[in-house]
Amino acid sequence: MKRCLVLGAGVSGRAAARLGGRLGWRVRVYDARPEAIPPLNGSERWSAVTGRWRPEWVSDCDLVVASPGFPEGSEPIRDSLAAGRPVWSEVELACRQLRTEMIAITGTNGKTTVARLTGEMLARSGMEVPVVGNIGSPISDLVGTGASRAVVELSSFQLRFTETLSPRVAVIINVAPDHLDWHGTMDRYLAAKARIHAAQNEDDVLIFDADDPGARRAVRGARSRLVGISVSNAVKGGYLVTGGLRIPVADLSVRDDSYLTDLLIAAAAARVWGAEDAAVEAAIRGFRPGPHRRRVVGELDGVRFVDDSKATNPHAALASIHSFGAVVLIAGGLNKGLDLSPLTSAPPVRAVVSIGQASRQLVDAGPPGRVTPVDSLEEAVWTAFRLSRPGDVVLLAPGCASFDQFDSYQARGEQFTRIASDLVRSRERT
Ligand code: UMA
Repeated sequence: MKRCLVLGAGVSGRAAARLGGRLGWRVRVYDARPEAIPPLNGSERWSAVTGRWRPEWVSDCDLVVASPGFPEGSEPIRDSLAAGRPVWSEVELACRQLRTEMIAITGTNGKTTVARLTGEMLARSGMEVPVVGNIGSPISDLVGTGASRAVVELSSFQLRFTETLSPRVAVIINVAPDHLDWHGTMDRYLAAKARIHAAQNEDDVLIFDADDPGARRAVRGARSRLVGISVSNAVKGGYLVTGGLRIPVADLSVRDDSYLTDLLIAAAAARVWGAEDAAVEAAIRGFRPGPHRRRVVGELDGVRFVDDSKATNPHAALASIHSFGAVVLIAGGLNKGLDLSPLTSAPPVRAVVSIGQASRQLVDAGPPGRVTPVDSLEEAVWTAFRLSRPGDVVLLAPGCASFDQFDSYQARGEQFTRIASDLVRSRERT
């Protein structure tokens, strides 16, 4: 009987443990936090260990399945590799059990948008296909469902420990510095992203943004058929041209280049499985980016408040900044080892209000007087409004993770929305 150690008892760790149990393995789950271990339901067969990490847990197993939250330099992973145990992500574990044809999507930014759009284009063409992975539903849960096709969103953490993953269509939207606290170096981050095509063959397809230098680097050496997408070639005379379609850009709710690129890439991916033009157009016209992605959450005295809490790295924050005319930016949080200085000097940025652990770094990075540090998100919203002029956008695009002050980027975005709404209401009353 195989003895499997699963690192992490979160969404993916529990899915891996369930699958291991179904395969008849002896599964032990490690999580540093005892409170993370849930009560097991009748069909789950695994045991748990918690607290300080102990290397002997590795000597006692044949295989390690690592959750994305464990950095590649963390003690449990280092010990597992040093002991010569195979280390797989939950995605690798699932791929070894699945015969499902996949469109697999990665990128520093836009993964969830492209995955949702691709799924929508296929669904509107009569192909209901599950959309799984980093988006929130573990891919392991597909095992046993008989799904012949799936759209899979993959993070660099999940890709780092894959070996046999071989999608029919791989997508690398863009690659810019992110998660360097997890991977250690940009080269290792890029190498993890490139795993998405490592086991593809000549008949497979690899779609990427040809205008993005990181994506161009990540596709080097691929054996599969390359399809480069360039938004500058696809927008002609105010129309977005893709396949047989010409859609007026003015008809779209979001119009900046990074979003248009996401649309084009999703269309190219869905067409490999035969998505029809009418379905692609309907999906594009009907699509609304998810919550905490450039949402206007209030307006006061000609100043719009925009929640882009999902902009958790500088690349995403800059794309957001450049989609507006003049911005008072709220940035900061937990820096993931990245250079935050471009956020303080981007031309649309009139002023920056900084929050969280990265606050001091932002102050030091900015020109004198550009960055105002504050102690809370509430103070940040009020300060940003005070610094704004009619026509400006007060933009929450932190360029950082939220975990120093919040449970998640969602919690941060919800709090921003509440504070902005309260501010608008309080002023409307006076
Ligand atoms: N843990 C430890 N020690 C460590 C690290 C973690 O014990 O050193 C434990 C924690 O106590 C916790 C568990 O591991 O109980 C958490 O595991 P996890 O952080 O790997 O999270 P999961 O709940 O398994 O969710 C993961 C993805 N999380 C991350 O990548 C951080 C989810 O992506 C994904 O939806 C899910 O698997 C299903 O595939 C989230 C995410 O933030 C949404 N992704 C990043 C992003 O999109 O930017 C990559």
